[in-house]
Amino acid sequence: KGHWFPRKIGDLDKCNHLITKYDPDLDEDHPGYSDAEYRRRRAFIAELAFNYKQGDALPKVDYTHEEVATWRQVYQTLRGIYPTHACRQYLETLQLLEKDCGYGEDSIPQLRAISTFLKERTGFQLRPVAGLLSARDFLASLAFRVFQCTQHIRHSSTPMHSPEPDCCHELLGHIPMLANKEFAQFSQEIGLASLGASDEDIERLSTLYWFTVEFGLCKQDGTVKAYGAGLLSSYGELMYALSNEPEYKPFKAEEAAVQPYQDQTYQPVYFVSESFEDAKATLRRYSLTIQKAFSVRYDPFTCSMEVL
Ligand code: H2B
Ligand code: FE
Repeated sequence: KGHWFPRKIGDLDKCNHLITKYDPDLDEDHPGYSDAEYRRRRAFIAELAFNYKQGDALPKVDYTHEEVATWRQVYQTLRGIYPTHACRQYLETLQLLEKDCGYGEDSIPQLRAISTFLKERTGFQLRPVAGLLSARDFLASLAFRVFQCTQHIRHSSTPMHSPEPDCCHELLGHIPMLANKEFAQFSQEIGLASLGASDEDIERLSTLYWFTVEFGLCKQDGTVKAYGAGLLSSYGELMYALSNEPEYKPFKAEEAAVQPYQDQTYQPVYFVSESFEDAKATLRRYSLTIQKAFSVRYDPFTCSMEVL
C-alpha cells in the first residue's frame, strides 16, 4: 500500500513534519545556539506557524531593528550582483516586487502582501512554516501551488550565511522565481510527481529539486545565469557558481536525481538548463518513469487532487 498524501488543500495542515537538523535549540554549531534572546524570538515566530490553519490570514511579524539591520545587509549585498548574476526572469519579477510589494532594504516584506502578489501572478500562495520540513511534506504542498515559507531571520552574527531556510532565503531566493509562470509550473510538477511516491523516489525528487530549484543555472543570451534560490540568497555561492571554477553539466533529470550534494559548503557541480521550458519538459519525461499505481491531476476549482 502507498504513502498517504494530501487530497485537498486543507490536508496541508497535516504536512507539517519538521526535520530537526540545524535547529538553534539543538545544534550547538547553530549561530543562535548560545543566544537566549534569539531562541526566544525564534520560538515566538515558530508558534505562529504551528497555530496556522489553511485559509487563516497570514501572520504579521513586527520585525525588530536588529532583524531589519540584518535584512538590509543581505539585501544590499545581493542586490548589487543580481544584474550580472541572476537570470532575466528573476530580475523582472524582483523589480515588480520592489514596485508593488514593499521589497527593499528598509523593511522585511510581510508574507501576507507577498502571497497576494503571487496568487495574482502564478496562483502560488504562502503558508508559514517553523523550519526545515520533511521533503515529502514540502514537495506535497508544491503540488497545490502552496509554498511553505519560514518567517524568522538568520542570526545577526552571520548575515551572509544561514544553515537553514530563513526569510532572506525564501523572500530573495524563492519568491521572485515563484512569480514566474513557467517556473511556477515546473515547481508544481515536481510536487505532483512526489504525491504518494516511494521513499526512494522522494529522495530522487528532492535531489532533483536541489539541483534545479535550489542550485540551478541556465543559459541566457550566450552566458550562464542563476535561477536557483540557494544561489540567489547566498552572495558567496552565487559568485562562486558563476566563476568557472566548479564543474558544469548539462541538465539531465536522470543524472541530477542521483548526483550527491553538499549542504555544508558550496556545490562541486552545477547543472545548466537550456531554459525553463526545457527543464520542465525534461522533468516531465522523468516523472513518467516514476512507478505509481495511479496518476493525479490538480483541480484548481476545488483545490483538490483528482486521483485517476
Ligand atoms: N523546508 C523548508 N521550510 N524550506 C525549504 O526550502 C525546504 C524544506 N526544502 N524542506 C526542501 C526540504 C528541499 O530541500 C527538498 C524537497 O528536500
Ligand atoms: Fe529553499
